[in-house]
Amino acid sequence: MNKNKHGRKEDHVAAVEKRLGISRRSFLQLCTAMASTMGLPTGADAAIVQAVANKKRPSVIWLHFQECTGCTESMLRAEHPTLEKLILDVISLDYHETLFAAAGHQAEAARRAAMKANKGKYLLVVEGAIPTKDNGVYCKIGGQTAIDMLKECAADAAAVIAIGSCAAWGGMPSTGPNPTGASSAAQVLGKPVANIPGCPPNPYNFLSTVVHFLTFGKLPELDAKSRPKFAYSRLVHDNCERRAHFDAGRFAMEFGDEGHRKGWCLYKLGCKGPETYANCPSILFGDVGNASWPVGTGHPCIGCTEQGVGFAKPIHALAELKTNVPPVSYPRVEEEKGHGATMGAVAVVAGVAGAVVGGTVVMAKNLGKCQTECPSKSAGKPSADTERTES
Ligand code: FSX
Ligand code: SF4
Ligand code: F3S
Repeated sequence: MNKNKHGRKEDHVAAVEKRLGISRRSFLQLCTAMASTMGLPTGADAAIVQAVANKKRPSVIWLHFQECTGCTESMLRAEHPTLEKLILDVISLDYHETLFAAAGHQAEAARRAAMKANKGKYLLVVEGAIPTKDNGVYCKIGGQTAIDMLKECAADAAAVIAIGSCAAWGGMPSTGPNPTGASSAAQVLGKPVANIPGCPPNPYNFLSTVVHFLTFGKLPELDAKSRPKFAYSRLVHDNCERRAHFDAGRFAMEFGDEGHRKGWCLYKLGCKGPETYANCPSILFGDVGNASWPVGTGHPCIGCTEQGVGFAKPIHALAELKTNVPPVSYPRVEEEKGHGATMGAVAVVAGVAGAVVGGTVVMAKNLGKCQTECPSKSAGKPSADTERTES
């Protein structure tokens, strides 16, 4: 059997090419991307390639409770290189109400058979919140309440992943006055589970978590809210392509105004990026290129991943700044050219940009460079003149 310089078994990779109908290059690139997304050390990509190529598919039981099925939809809408194919190839989806051909008692029998055959080894994925009021009568499947079904399935699972904000912390169904007592999977089970919040969550974060489990036999490192650190340790605001505009005090004040059309910061329109932890601006959605995430398309982040922010704070309310204090006044959105900076602009740049992470200032400069040196990259990016940033 041929081995390449990394010691990988080439025939396994060839098998993946055949199974998924994707090129070796795309497959290896995806594994490397997952390793770097998860912040794994050099060489981990080889272990990932090996684990995925070996096709040790863990059995997955996927439950649906109170939700819109957007989590599943977002997995299936993933594109390049056919991510949904990879997800379905990496796991053995033994129970999934939306994707299952079986129905009724047949489906429930298949679930119990898979749980018995893979006792202690299967992954349990929970999508949707669990209604707990009135003994859980507001969600029943096969005559069983969501509470009972979750407890039964979790009892012999190797690990439990709560996918989406609904399962992770209650999400939209738990919005006040929460008439059904919608609760998270962890609340119902009385123990932490791995949370991948987002409404919907990013499919790469789910795939990377599963692949980590497949490669290393355990879930990735989690934060205090049981979220994978690789995905939820940075504020949306920290990696936002409009951050330079925030630091320079350039804000869209109304949807469709000049600042909005120029791609300026959406803070004044209620963007919750400054208090929301997620990697959306870094890994984007749907693999359609630049700007394919809420803020990139011109809509403020609503904080869909963050408990207490998403579906809790009014969309138009100003976000709490976790990293710095906003100035009391801002310059006009449109400054006149050729007259230098106004006092307001100076105050903003000095008081805000100077006080926060130095990297954002560098980012402001790079933004200018990019506009002049790499026009193809500027599509969908903020297009404000950079002289002001430098002034
Ligand atoms: Fe919907 Fe999932 Fe939102 Fe909830 O995602 S996209 S309501 S997080 O459980 O289906
Ligand atoms: Fe981006 Fe929103 Fe932060 Fe503005 S407030 S920089 S739009 S995340
Ligand atoms: Fe959600 Fe905000 Fe990301 S709305 S998808 S956390 S940009």
